[in-house]
Amino acid sequence: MKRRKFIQNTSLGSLGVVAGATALGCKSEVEKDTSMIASKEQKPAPMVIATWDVPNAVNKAWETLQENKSAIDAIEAGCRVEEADAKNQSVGYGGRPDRDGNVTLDACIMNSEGDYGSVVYLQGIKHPISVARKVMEETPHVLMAGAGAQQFALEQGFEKENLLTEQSKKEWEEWTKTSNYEPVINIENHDTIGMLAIDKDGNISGGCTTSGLAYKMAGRVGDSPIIGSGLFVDNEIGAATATGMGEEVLKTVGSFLIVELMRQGRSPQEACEEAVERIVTKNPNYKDFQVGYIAVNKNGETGAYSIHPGFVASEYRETGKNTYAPGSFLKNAE
Ligand code: SD4
Repeated sequence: MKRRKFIQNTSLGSLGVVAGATALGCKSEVEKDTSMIASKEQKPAPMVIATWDVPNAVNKAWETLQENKSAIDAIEAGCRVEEADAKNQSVGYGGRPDRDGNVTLDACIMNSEGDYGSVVYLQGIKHPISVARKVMEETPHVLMAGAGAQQFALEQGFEKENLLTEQSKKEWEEWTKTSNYEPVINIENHDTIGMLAIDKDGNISGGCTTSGLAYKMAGRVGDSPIIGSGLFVDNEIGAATATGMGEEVLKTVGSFLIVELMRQGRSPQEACEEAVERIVTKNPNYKDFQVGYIAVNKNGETGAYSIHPGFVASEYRETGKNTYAPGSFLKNAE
């Protein structure tokens, strides 16, 4: 049995659980707030939102939705654009290496059925988002790492290539002169791509792909490929994704937190703000790093928020294509 079918057959959605409990006459202690759950008839129009100013990637995802394809197809197509772009030194080909000079990639993808696939510490494969999708669709697993993930990718027909461009190599060689590890807060508005999309059927999917923090320790994995941290999708409620200092997102399980806050009735904007504030209140050094979140709910409403100004979000929908600077904790606090 395919993994997806198995999951469908064995898990009850939370609504189903509540309905089932009622049918069996059980008393539920928790009143479920269904106000954030759109009815099946109320389909939001297709849309895509991404972290940072990445017009080529968002446009590709948007065009894919316009071809009536699914949100998961749009996510994969959009993320691949950025992975192939050597100028984006935070993602895929051309990404900045770790401190040993190796480009190591993290990516994950999650569909509207709650299926998830992820690769971490993948080397030599240009499109980790597509490998992550293969993990989701072709294996009984959700997360594959390092050499095993690469072997799986090769078996799936992906090619092994050198991802370290001359530019990234030159900058790394320069860095080794001091070896001062200090992540830059906003890297040229080109950064990890977190992308969320709603298709014509109202289904939500998301993806996140990155080369991680520049000059990280060998073996370091960030938030981006970790379910609930760099990305989370719940098709009943909404989705969220993160960019910035992965360690802080991991410690607060940021994307899951945002989706759960939306489940409790917060707007996407309120949920993003609370997730950032959670990091700020737990970390006295919060001024030293950036974290940014974007979120969308089942009705297609969006939110975005970061610690520092400088974060950018790109949102495309039928009513317009918008790249904007969301609010930030520090700007608001000053
Ligand atoms: C990481 N969150 O590996 C990623 C990096 C990133 O903006 O988003 N940079 O921690």
